[in-house]
Amino acid sequence: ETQVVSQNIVFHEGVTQQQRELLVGQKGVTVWFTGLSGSGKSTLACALELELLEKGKRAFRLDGDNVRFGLNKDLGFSPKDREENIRRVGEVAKLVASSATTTLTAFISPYLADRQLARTIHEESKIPFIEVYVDAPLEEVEKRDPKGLYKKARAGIIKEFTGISAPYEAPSAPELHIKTAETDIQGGVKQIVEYLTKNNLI
Ligand code: PPS
Repeated sequence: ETQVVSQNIVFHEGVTQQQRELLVGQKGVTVWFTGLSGSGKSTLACALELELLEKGKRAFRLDGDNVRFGLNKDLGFSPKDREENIRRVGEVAKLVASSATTTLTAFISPYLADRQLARTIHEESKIPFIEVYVDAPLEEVEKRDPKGLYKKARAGIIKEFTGISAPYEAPSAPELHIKTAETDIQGGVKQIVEYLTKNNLI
């Protein structure tokens, strides 16, 4: 349990979420990508971000590059550190989404409980949370191995590597399930855009 140490805080809400969304002309939503390293989370999130921006929509992506090098540079890959990584990302995503922006997160987020917490953080603020399982078999991502990390993990050079020496708990009921060994990037993006459109979220 994380302790709340701040006291005497008064939460100001000048502009309501409803007003903000009405004035901006867009809903706040978080699209949460989860999957193994090399499954295509960042690739899909980047392509979706670009497509939305090109359509004149507000979209913003959070991923390892802009989070683990900055806000979360104190965290490694132990279960505790991953939990804290995902908790902070969940909080930040909620804030960004609250600005009436389609917020995309691309983190392995291997633990069910941590993803559930991120979902709860959103639900408490009434921000829709769309979990996208970016699914590719281990043999496939190991073959891709774009950063050579699986090879290092197999050799024991990298410890606690997801899929090899650390668990990945697959989502049981994600809003979307994209099999990247069977669909190309544009096909995956199309699946997400259709879902968001159908549910009146973009
Ligand atoms: S987590 O589990 O959600 O906290 O991980 P995340 O913040 O997404 O970071 C994953 C990227 O960090 C690199 N990396 C590792 N991944 C898994 N396990 C270990 N031990 C590890 N060490 C470094 C790896 O490049 C991941 O990048 P992606 O983009 O997922 O391929």
